[in-house]
Amino acid sequence: MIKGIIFDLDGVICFTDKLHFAAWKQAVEPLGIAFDEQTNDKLRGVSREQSLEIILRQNNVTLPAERKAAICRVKNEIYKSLLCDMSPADVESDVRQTLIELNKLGVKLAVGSSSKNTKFILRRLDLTKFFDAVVDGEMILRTKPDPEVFLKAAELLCLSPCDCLVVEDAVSGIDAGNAGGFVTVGIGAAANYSATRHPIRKLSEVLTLV
Ligand code: B16
Ligand code: MG
Repeated sequence: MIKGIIFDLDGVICFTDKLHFAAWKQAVEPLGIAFDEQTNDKLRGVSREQSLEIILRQNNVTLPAERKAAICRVKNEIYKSLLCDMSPADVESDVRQTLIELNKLGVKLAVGSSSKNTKFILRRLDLTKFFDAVVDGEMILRTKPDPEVFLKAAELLCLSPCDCLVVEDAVSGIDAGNAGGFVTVGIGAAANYSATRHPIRKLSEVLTLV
C-alpha cells in the first residue's frame, strides 16, 4: 500500500524550464558559448554545476574551477530574479487540487529536488504547507540518478521506499527512484521512458495509485 509520495519539483509541481533556459542563455552566450533548447533538455534533473559541465562539453570548452563557479553564480542570480516574477497563480489548478486531495487522504508528501532553490520556489508558490518534508540540492552529496535525494526524503517521512511513489519528469529521476526501490511514476518526458513503472499525463492521476 502506498503511504507516501515524493515529488520532484521542476517539471512536476512547477514549470521553471523556460526560466532555467533563459538564465543559462543570458549567462553563457555573452562568453561566446552556444546554448539551445536541445542542450536545455539534457539539463532536466541535473545539478547546476553538472549542467554547466554539459554545456561546456557541447562547446568543447574547458574552464578553470573559479570561472565555472562564477558562471554558476551569475546563472543563479539571473534565475532567481526570474523566479521573483512567479506567484501562487502560476501553480496549475490540477497540481494544487491534487495536493489538497492527498493531504485530505492523509498520504505523507515530500519534495525531492536537485534544485538548491527549492525552498524559495515553494514559498513563492505558497506550496510549502502541503509537504511533510523537503529535501533539496543543498542537502545531498550525489545528484540524480543517485537515489540519495529520495532516500533522504523517505527517511524524513519515516517510510520505506517500497511504500512510496516517486513522481518525476526526468529520466535521471526515474533511474534514481528505481535504484532506491521506490515505485516510479513518470510525467512529461518521463512518461515515455521504458523504466517508468506508472506513466501519467497529469498529476491528478496519482490519486488512482494511492
Ligand atoms: P538549481 P528538479 C532541477 O530540479 C532542474 O530540473 C534542473 O534543470 C536544474 O539544473 C537543477 O534542479 C538545479 O537547480 O540551479 O536551482 O539548484 O527537476 O530536480 O526539481
Ligand atoms: Mg524535474
